[in-house]
Amino acid sequence: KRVEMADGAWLLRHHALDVSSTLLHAVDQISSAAPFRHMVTPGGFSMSVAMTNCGPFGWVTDRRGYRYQTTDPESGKPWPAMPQSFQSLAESAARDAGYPDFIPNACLINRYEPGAKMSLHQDKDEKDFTNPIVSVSLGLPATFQFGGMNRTDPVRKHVLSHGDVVVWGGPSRLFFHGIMPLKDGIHDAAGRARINLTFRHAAV
Ligand code: MD3
Ligand code: FE
Repeated sequence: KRVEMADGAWLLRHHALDVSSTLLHAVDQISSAAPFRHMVTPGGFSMSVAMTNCGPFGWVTDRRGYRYQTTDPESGKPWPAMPQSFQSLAESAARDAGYPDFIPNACLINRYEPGAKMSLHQDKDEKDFTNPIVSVSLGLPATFQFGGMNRTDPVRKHVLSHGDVVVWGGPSRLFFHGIMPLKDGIHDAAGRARINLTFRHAAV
């Protein structure tokens, strides 16, 4: 079942449920090579969400700004490879939402512990906004806020749960969005956390 949350944003509920344990196992492997870390924003604040990446490009932030880079700034080594399970899932979700040509080359992995949040923002660090973004939610549920093209546009709230996949394309690609502070809980497969995989086509 596909639900259009906004113009071009498709919610594929439970699309990743049957591969969720494979994905979580891969996240453990990736984070043993490139550990989760709290990156610093250009304004000097440490993010409450812990992040790592896999694939050819990784998203990073520090005092110098936001960007994609091919190496992990903590180790100087390339990011861990993108597992085939990640690539296949992202491509199948994009295809189901009408983007048969999407090939992700960047996967940002966000880890939320209780209280962690992501304030309203736009994703503008990619070069080509015709490529969609595919996001996969695992572990504890979170309340997602979805606005419009302007920061002050009204926001709608949606709960994203374990196994849910959303494909953000078309006009929604540049809409403001965020995650409310994570409520405490324990998830059978992921423990006291929410993991979000965000697949993008990046370029330097
Ligand atoms: C809507 N992550 O990493 S996923 C991000 O749950 C980010 O960790 C959130 O926002 C998270 O940038 C939200 C859903 C998401 C991702 C990208 C989007 C929604 C989006 C890009 C455009 C519009
Ligand atoms: Fe975002």
